[in-house]
Amino acid sequence: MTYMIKPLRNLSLIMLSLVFAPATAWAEPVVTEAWIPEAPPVSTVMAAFMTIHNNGDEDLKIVSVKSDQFAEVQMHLSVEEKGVAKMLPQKTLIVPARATLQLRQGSYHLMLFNSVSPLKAGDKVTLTLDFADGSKLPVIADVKKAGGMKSQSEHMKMKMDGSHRCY
Ligand SMILES: [Cu+2]
Repeated sequence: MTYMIKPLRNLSLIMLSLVFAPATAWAEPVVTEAWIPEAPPVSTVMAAFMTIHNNGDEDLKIVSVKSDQFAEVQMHLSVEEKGVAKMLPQKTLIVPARATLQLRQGSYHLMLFNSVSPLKAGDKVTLTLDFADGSKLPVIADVKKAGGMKSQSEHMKMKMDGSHRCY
């Protein structure tokens, strides 16, 4: 009989540890695929994209983003109004509970102004997300060649020709 009891006891221990595992309460967001398209050295503005996963039961509100590498970071939403592309500055970005916010071309994204030093593919930049509850999440973004990304060059052109105000 001892042979039977032992595995059972082990099983209940395993179940107990699952119930109390801190993973169930841990709600820190997880950021993946953070990257910055490489831009011509003359450009004063770059974009940053990432995917933010909220595994918690409450919406997360990003109130600002900062980086030592840039003079300023803004949160933007790209929209099209009557066939005209615009970027609207956002005061906050919401990552809904149990959901994902994708910062990408043509949608929400980060706009990086006036790099303190030139960046090229292979460089890494720390972007710190500030949340409404006061917590901060540093994110490492890889600078990569934007190769083949048509919308990226359009994004830059939009900024460069000055025909659309961005902020
Ligand atoms: Cu923008």
